[in-house]
Amino acid sequence: MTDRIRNAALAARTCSADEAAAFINPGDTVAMSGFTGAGYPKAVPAALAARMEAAHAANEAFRVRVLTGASTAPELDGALAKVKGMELRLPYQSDPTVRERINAGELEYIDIHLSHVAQYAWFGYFGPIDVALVEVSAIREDGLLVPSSSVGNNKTWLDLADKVILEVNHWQPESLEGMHDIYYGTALPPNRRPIPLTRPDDRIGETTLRVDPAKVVAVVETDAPDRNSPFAAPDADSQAIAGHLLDFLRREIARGRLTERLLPLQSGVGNIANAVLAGLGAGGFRDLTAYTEVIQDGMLQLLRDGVLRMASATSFSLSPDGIAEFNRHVDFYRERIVLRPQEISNHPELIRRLGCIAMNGMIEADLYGNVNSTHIAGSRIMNGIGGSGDFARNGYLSVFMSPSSAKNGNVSTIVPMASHVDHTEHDAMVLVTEQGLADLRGLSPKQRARRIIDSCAHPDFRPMLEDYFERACRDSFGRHTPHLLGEALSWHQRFIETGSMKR
Ligand code: 0RQ
Repeated sequence: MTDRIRNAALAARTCSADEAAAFINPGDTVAMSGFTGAGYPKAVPAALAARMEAAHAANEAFRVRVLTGASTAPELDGALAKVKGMELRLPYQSDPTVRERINAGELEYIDIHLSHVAQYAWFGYFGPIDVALVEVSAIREDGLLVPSSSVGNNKTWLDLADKVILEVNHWQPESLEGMHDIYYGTALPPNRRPIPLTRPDDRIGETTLRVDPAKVVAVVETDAPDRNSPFAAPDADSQAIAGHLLDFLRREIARGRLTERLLPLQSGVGNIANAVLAGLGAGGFRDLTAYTEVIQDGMLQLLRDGVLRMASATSFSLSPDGIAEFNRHVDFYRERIVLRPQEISNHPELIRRLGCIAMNGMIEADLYGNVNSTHIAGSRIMNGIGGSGDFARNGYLSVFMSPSSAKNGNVSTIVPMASHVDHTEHDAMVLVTEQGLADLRGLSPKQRARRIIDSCAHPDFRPMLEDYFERACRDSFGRHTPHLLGEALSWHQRFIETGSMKR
């Protein structure tokens, strides 16, 4: 036994990553931990990839179906994709090699709302789960598992899998113990009950994960960091977008629709989200809450400064500096951070009840407010819908943000017709680019189009969009949501053929 593996029966199953990987068979469905580069298994996926490579060299097929919480890291997604070891991947990814395989048609990918994954598994839509491969930060004397830096779908994987492999990662701070809130009250219809969470800081579950010790076939010790890349400083576009959004929130307060405490914030990851968070800090806001998916460095700073009173999420994705800061002030953060299963962090019932302010990135939006978050030119996947749909559909406010152009100004992110739709015109309420903000609430389709062109379009593309919309209003088959169908998608075809939407 070690200080991290304190249960004698499970300590007896300690083995090497290679020995653990031998429990995984070709064709298995392997449900793994990991959410936004945090809390994913660090050693067994590489050992599995090595087995696959050896099998492929001997002309034997060896691929598995990989389910996770969300995106992972090169040691998991990258390693398995490189050896062509995955036949199916869900529910979210952001790995370049995985993306390449999916877009080459070699890897089946199912892009799912993050709140849906656990219940789909319980409904049996993914078939039996053969193996759960889950990173934890410790195994207690009583056999309960202390989760690591993300919770994701781990509760469901541990409950449903036939066999369980645990990775105990010594790198994860021991002080994580006590920060998690694992709710065991979910049920299947028709036996569902209201989830008893009415404030972002409510604790409704347990601090540990349960596992049936008889299912644990292997315990592997690791000592390796999460994929914790440092964050870039916000660029000018991100700062402009953040500025428009903060002005809008101030106006909503002045109108009495929001108070100075706002409502629980959900924020996507990346440059723009960081700039918005930083802007909230500089804008004099205090005592806010976050009900979101990922806690990044920016949120630690907001907690330290008192801008955020507390933050609820499912994953803890920090840079090396962020980890050092967390470890320095762990008692302070333990009081203010709750990590939950993603079926709770992203639950539609809870997001609607709390009235979250959802702020997510987009690839493009069309004139009527339909938003594409996932596909380039309608057919190439970028990452996936992630939690954006959970929050956009159910939040009090649903905001989508992007620079008004991409690809060195050759592509307009405001287009006549979105090449793929993840969030419909019925859900997207506010669009923001560096040009300005379009508040679409209470507007009809044609009113929305005018506002989006005027407020959000890049000046290089505004005349083209105005020309399209005027002609559509004149010549469209129906005049409710005017479109010239053949022309609408030609913008994307032009991009595919020439690399530019410009004529
Ligand atoms: O590609 O790097 O090859 O140039 O798309 O674009 O501008 O860097 O933006 O990193 O914020 O990502 C929607 C993808 C935006 C993200 C999306 C190209 C662009 C670049 C990335 P290059 P940027 P971001 C919380 C919620 C869905 C999941 C989600 C996302 C690359 O926000 O994945 O919201 N969202 N989760 O050049 C052609 C266009 C383009 C374009 C951008 N119109 N045409 N290329 N690009 N727009 C987190 C979780 O759920 C876990």
